[in-house]
Parts: sequence; structure tokens; C-alpha cells
Amino acid sequence: GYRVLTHDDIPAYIAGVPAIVAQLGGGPADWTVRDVADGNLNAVYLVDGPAGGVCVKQALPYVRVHHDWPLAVERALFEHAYMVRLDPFVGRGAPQLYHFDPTLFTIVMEKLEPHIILRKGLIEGRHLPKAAPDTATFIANATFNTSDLAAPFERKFEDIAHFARNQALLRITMDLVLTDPYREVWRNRYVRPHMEGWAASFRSDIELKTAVARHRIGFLTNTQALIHGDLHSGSVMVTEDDTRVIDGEFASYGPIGLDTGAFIANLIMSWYAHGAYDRPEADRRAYRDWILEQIAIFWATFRDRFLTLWENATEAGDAYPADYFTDTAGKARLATIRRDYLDGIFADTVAFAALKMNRRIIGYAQIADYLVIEDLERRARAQAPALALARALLTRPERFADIAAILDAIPRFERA
Ligand code: SR1
Ligand code: MG
Repeated sequence: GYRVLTHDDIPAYIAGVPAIVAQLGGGPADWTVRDVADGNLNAVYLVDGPAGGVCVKQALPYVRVHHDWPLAVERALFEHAYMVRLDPFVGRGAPQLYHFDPTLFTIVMEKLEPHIILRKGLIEGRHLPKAAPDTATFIANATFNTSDLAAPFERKFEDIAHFARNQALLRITMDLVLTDPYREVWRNRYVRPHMEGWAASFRSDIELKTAVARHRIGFLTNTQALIHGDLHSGSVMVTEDDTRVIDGEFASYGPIGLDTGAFIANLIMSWYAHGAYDRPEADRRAYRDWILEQIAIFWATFRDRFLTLWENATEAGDAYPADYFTDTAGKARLATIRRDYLDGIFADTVAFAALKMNRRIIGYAQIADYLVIEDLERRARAQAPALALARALLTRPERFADIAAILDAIPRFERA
């Protein structure tokens, strides 16, 4: 049966998995184990042996950072299924999967070293040139290939049925991301008293809540592609020349814009947080310019890659069969259809970026980018423009029709 593995249990556990023993070399006495858990939910260990290393991740029966909060260990099934389903499409965009244990709900995978969590790199002001384009490529590869543009509906419907059972984690997204910032609930952890006014105004803002409700419906009904579901800067591990997307336990069929929006939201919040970091002004300005550039690169790369996959697809899905638009007029129409499809993803990206910012500032799971700002007054001053921008993105989407409009608005909302 299931049991929580402790640090000291890991060598004996690994000793029972021959393929991993061979990979590490030696035996339990030769292995070192490091507890490197960093996210909110799971236990994570890195194990090194004479011949190599692995990463062991176990789903705990509760939220790691909040033991009184029970959470289904079955989430590991969906993280595993996400890795398996995407393996043919994403190449080295994710860690390699070595072993899955459906009893202890552990995943043994490639140890990523010297990678760091992208969020840490952003906080430290590191230039990581591959992070944005590689993450964009990962999302395009993952979502195009699991959408109706590439997959036959029978395959897609099987997948939808499977991932629809990831309900415990979908409920977390429904509650923590799409509901809590707009109501009073014990979990909300915004900066008090400085952000109380913002939290109260969100609760009574009918225009905002109407827009949020529209995107709640989008989240619940738009099974556009297999999405990661939690693709923030803590779900990406990087070096200067390598990028891996990790932690697919929130995977489901949903709107692609939830993934692209989550990534952009975390870059935008990093930009605002940098305004409060104690760094020389010239360094700060240069780094903030770099972040804006990464947002532009991220969207351009995602769009180009998605379109390239579509234009070169040899096996079309059921949405636009290959023999459907063959003559000149048809091909021209298809170009318009593709542009409209990408515009739809962009509109969702904008909305979900806003929703993700609101949840990180008013909701339960606060982010290190802001938590490292110890002075609460300064932290709140770096958060308020993100909320003001998010509100505009949700209630005035027509003003944000392209990425240039977002890039222009980010500094403007800080000055406002
Ligand atoms: C209970 S904490 C939940 C949050 O942590 C994860 O990273 C997700 O963002 C989730 O909403
Ligand atoms: Mg996670």
C-alpha cells in the first residue's frame, strides 16, 4: 500500500527498482539523497550514485506546505500520463521519464543539474536566453499535436475522458485561481493591510467578476488541447542553454491560453517585482527591458511554431482535414482560419495571464518574486500595478489585441 517515503527511506526504495539501481551504479550505501522539494505540493529527492543520478518525486496525501489540507495522491497518475502522451512531441523539452510507481505514486525521472528553477533565475536577475523561446516551443509542440488540428477525435476524446478524472487538481485551479481572489476565504494571503483595498474592490467589482465568469466557462468547456495547467516560472527548469518543463500534475484538456497566459503572467509579475528589488538602477532597468523582450520572444516563438506545425502537418486532425482546402481560394481561406485561431489563443492568453496575476497576489499561493520583498509597503506597491493591469486586460480586452499593446501597458500601469 501507499506510504509517505522519508529522506531515509529513499535508498531502500530505489534498491527495489533494478533499472534505477543500474543507472545509479553501486548500492544503497554508495548513494546520497538530497531533499530538494520546492513547490507547494510534492516531495522531491535527488539521488546520486557512482554512475549517475535520478530525481524521485512522490505525491503526498496532503499539500506539502499545508499538511492539514488533504490532496489526492492520484495526481501523480496524471503527471505521468502527461509525460507519456507528450514524449513523442516535446523531445528534450521535458525531463526523461524512467519509472512510475502506481502504488507509492512516485515518478523517477532525469535529474536536471545544473538547472535551476526559472523563477529563481528571474529573481536573481539572470539572463536566460533560452527559457522563453524553449517554453513557447514546448507549449506549441504539446498543444498543436494534441488538438483537433493534429489528432483524430477518437484519440482526443479518449484523452479528454482520462484527464477529466484529474478532478482534485482541476478543483484547485477552479477554486484558487478562478474563484478565491474574488471572494473572502481563509486561504487568501494578500499583504495586509496594504492590499485590503484591492481585495475588497475585487469582491464588489461586477464588471470584473462578469469577465472572470466568462473565462471560468472557457476553462470548463474549451477542451482545445492537452495543457500543462500550471505553467508558471516555477514549472520550468533552465540553464543558459537548456530548458525543461516539469510538474505536469495539473494536466487536462483545456484552453491553450491557460499555459501561454500563465507563463506571460509570471514574467509580468517579475517585471513589477524588480521595481522593488534593491539593485542599482541601471541594472534594474536593463533587466526589466530584458524581461519585456522575453515576453515578445515568447509569444512570437509560440505563434510561429504553432503555425509552422499546422502548415507542415502531414496528418491533419478532424477540424480541418488535409483534403478540405486544396484549391487556391481554399488555401487563402485556410490562412485566414489559421490567423483567427491564433488570435483566439492570444485573447485567451491575455485573459488567463490576468487571472493568474490576480491569484498570485490576492489568493493562497503567493510567489517568491514578491515574497523576497520584505518591506510590505514596497511589496504592495509592486503588486498594485499588476492588479490594475490585470483588471484592464479582463474588462477591456479590445485594447490588448496584440503583444505590443501588452508590452506598452506594463510600464504604463506602474506609472499610473
Ligand atoms: C495548494 S497550493 C496550489 C498551488 O500550487 C501549485 O503550484 C498550483 O499553482 C496551485 O494552484
Ligand atoms: Mg507545480
